[in-house]
Amino acid sequence: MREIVTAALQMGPIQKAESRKDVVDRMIALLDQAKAAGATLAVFPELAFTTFFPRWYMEDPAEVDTWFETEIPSAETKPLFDRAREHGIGMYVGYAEKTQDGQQFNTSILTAPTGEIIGKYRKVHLPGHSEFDTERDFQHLEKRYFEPGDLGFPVWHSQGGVMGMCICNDRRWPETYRVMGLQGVEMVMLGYNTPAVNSQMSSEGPEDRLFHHRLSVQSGAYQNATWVIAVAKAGDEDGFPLIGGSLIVDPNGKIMAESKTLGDEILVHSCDLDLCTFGKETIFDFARHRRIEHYGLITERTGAEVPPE
Ligand code: CDT
Repeated sequence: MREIVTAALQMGPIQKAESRKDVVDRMIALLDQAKAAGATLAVFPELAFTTFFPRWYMEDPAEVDTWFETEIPSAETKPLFDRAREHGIGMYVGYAEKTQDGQQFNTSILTAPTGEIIGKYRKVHLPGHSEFDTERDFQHLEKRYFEPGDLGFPVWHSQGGVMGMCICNDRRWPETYRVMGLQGVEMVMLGYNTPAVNSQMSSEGPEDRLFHHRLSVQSGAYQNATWVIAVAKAGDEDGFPLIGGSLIVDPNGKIMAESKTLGDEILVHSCDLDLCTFGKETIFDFARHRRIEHYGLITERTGAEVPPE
């Protein structure tokens, strides 16, 4: 058995006016619970330090800057990293990254239990739009504030396993998991902020949203024989509801733990990475069964084109 005691640290809503310090204090309280439960890996949500700010249309670059981290850890976030190192817990944390040359990404990092930052991922599949959209019930401006990630989908060796990262909307795309699956991934970590209602179809509410979320995560896990740890920022942020439904899913696609609230909540499961082996050596033994001669369109073509009749 190769077990990683893993804590999915769901966060309840973060209001626009909430300070980084208050949020970091909440995250530290969750980390303390993870330590008490014996975890050595903690997974936080996407954009964990702030409200889901891409719902707000902003034109003033100085205002936009307030939501971004120019260094990680910063003076305000360092207490979280210190506590993780003291506890011997590795972390996945999502945040808005502004680079020294001014590029902006929706980013996550992976730390080792020793505290060292060992991996960085920048969200590839950015949903939403870049200009104010009067047709929507609310805005989703990720394409305004972020560039598509430029690091691909690497994997990292940590805690005896092959670890991968993605962020929110990435989980809906099979390519995300497969690129990591082709590198032997055994645990995919992802954080999300998913509105509980479709801004372009109000009849699509929380039940449908949770259904699509589970469907995406469970199929990604099963089809690549990997653990997936999916962690929400949940609840009502300034009147805009986000789904909960944080999940720990095993390499058969089965849900091992699921959150019950829309608040700060911890899920813990001892994830045996050896459970990935059977699927990887049988039905999803890619080397034996994949037929790449038929997959060319996946990288040659972006949008769907119906052939002429
Ligand atoms: N944060 C994020 O990626 N949210 C998207 C919303 C899609 S609707 C614009 C998600 O996939 O959950």
